[in-house]
Amino acid sequence: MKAALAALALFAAGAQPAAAATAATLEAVQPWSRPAAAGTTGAGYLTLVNHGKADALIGAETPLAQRVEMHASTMASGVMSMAQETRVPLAASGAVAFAPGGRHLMFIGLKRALRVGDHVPATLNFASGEKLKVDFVVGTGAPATPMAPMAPMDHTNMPGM
Ligand SMILES: [Cu+2]
Repeated sequence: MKAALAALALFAAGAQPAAAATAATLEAVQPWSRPAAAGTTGAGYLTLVNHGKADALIGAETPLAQRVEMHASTMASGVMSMAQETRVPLAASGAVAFAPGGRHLMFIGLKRALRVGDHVPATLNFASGEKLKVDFVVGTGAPATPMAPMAPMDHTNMPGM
């Protein structure tokens, strides 16, 4: 059963086109992800460009994870913490960056490992009803800032803080 699911996930990932997807008014620029082990949490980064009127990202999904959350990281008194966001506003003709150390997507409960070169197909859902297909490419393209093993909402007992 597990093997069948994994095969299905691999097939789904392989079937996605690699090109950056664009909806009518929304564009995903340089979507990328990081290597992660099965069962852990992956991260998604990109810049969302809105060529139309004001909208908001209200959710996302991928067949490779149990769920996708939008998070904002903030640094306060030298401690990094994350808060879940349910709505990320996109101004008319504006852009929002999802990048390490800031806002990001979290792929929670990965159904398989993400390795360099893998693709994570995802669908982003917007308040306007628009859906944007995005293909996150797994790479090591950013400075390594190791994240704590996922207890996403509670970083108060991290060692060394
Ligand atoms: Cu997070």
